Amino acid sequence: MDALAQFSLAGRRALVTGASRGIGRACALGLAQAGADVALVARDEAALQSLAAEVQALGRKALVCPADLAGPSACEGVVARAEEALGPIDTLLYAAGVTRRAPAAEVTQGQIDECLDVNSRSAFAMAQAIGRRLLAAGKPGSLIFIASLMSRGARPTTLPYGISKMALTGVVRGLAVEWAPHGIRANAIAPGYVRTALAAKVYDDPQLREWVTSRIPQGRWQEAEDYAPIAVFLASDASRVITGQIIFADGGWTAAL
Ligand code: GCO
Repeated sequence: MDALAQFSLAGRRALVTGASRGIGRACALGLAQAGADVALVARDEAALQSLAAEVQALGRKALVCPADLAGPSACEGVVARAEEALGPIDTLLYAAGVTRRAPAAEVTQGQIDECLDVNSRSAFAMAQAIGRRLLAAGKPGSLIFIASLMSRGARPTTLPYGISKMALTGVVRGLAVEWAPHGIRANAIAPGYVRTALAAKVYDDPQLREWVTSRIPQGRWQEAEDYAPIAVFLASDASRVITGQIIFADGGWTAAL
């Protein structure tokens, strides 16, 4: 098969969390543009309905699946509903994420748990629910998670978020090594600073925004849409020998001294 054809997601069925906005929304649309049917998961049903209309206009199926992933126990039901509506799920794009900011001396266990629950525990639970079904069916799959620069470094006041995004790398590598023999891959995309709601407090602070921009060799913040083609690549056969990787897509931030 020629190289370009290997990027096709025709016949794939993806479940995307955090699909109502930002990176999750952009990646869900990108996966559909590449041929996948998509189950759209987030708390904001109206935003999901709007995205579903865009997906359906592409000729792809879209399931609107409102859910709050603050509790990992919700994941099994979400996957069951997606499979009932679309058929077996073979691709996960886990972009749901929350942050809690406070000086380390004031961070609470509750803030750490809130970040771990959504960003790490539910990420694992969703992957486990999909992976169990793939293993039982003997089918391959691609599990993609949105990590962060804070999967490998810290900025003051972001400790709860950093713990959760570093924990996520353990999810990726653990799943990758256990499920590689079964054709199920796990990888993460680690964005830099993206102009989304999650980083708005930083972008809206002129001093912080300038500090961030000065650390990006490409000289610009990333946009959510920058991550859609990377998600398509990791979901597709084009990346078949890539698993267990944290791919920093950060405008060169982590390459610089
Ligand atoms: C912050 C930001 C970061 C970004 C992103 C960086 O408070 O510094 O919110 O956490 O959101 O994760 O990759």
